[in-house]
Amino acid sequence: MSVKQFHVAVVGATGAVGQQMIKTLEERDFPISTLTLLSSSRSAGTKVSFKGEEVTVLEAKPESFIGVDLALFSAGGSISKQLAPAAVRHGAIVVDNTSAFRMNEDVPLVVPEVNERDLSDHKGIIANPNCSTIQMVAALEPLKQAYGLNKIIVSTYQAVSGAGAGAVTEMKEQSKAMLEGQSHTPEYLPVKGDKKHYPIAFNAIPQIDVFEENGFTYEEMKMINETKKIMHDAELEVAATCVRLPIETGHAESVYIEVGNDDVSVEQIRELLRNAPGVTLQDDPTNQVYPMPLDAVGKPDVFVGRIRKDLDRKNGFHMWIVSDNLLKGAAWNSVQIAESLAALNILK
Ligand code: NAP
Ligand code: 3JN
Repeated sequence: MSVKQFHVAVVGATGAVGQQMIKTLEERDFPISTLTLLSSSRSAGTKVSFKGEEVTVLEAKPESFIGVDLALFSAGGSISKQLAPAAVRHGAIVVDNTSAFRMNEDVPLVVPEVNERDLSDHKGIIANPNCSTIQMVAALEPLKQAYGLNKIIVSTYQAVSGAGAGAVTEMKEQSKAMLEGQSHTPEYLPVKGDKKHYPIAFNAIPQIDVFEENGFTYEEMKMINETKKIMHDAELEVAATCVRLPIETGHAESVYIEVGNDDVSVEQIRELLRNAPGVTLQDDPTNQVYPMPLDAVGKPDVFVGRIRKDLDRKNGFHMWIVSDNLLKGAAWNSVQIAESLAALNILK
């Protein structure tokens, strides 16, 4: 029996996430009959190699989606709001990497290891969660299933590639300039378009995305709200502090949790995570084995280590979770959603 092939569009194809999506589609050998690559008019005409062929990037327009079966969006929320409805009208299923639709009730927000079953309720758009949320829920869902989960307090150590290709260039140029004693004016970080900018080289910036009225940043609120939605638990207590570090790729998270059982051991948690889908346990303090961003780059898994029982609370645990933010945090999670849609015969 021949495998069904799909017409796939990638919107934001020239960006940090879009480039990884194209690479992941190629590496996974996703069944593609036609690949349409879309960007703004700035990059239209650029050639991108896919499976040995050159594909020309086109300017994204509503009519670009005629005949498209699956559209992977990562060009920012405003572009998704503008073009995703047109893609759906033309019959495509949209997997959207932005926050534009994540909290909409009729939009499934999916990490396949956690809530693949939510895909069947889609109305044309499926949202890919924020990268920091994805790696955290993938690691914590097996613990929630086994013991219940009452509380999460997370502090992130986020890589610069999460802020886009321009931010990575800024970090590299800035680092070189600072080492050579030259001046360099930051323009991207912490947030392109915000009032002030700070150097990321040799620094730590406790602001990712803009501030909300409650004192949390939008990145922190995304982690809080998305975690509750994906885990189907509005009562789950979640607090987040998101920090940018001068790392190119690979987000790390220090996570404190309280499970719903006082008699759980570290070894039981390790055993659960050893067998959890999409998770690799790297937890051997005696031999200094723990996850680090440099080791996670280019790998699809979520890596967990430094698991310790809290010294005061019997149901409290600390751990360290690392993943490639452009892969499991964005491109791989989106392609994984596409693979699930095809396997479940939702994408036809
Ligand atoms: P990036 O490196 O700056 O790339 C932006 C991409 O969007 C480029 O391909 C750009 O095309 C395209 N674009 C910009 N304006 C456009 C327009 N008017 N029409 C069509 N395409 C347009 O950014 P990135 O890091 O890839 O992130 C892109 C978006 O993905 C973010 O804004 C965010 O919403 C989402 N994202 C999600 C996660 C996650 O946590 N899941 C992580 C990172 C990013 P040009 O080359 O023509 O400018
Ligand atoms: O900064 C990071 O490490 C992740 C950034 C994600 C991001 C960047 C710009 C806009 C998002 C996102 O996916 O949450 C958005 C967005 O809100 O769409």
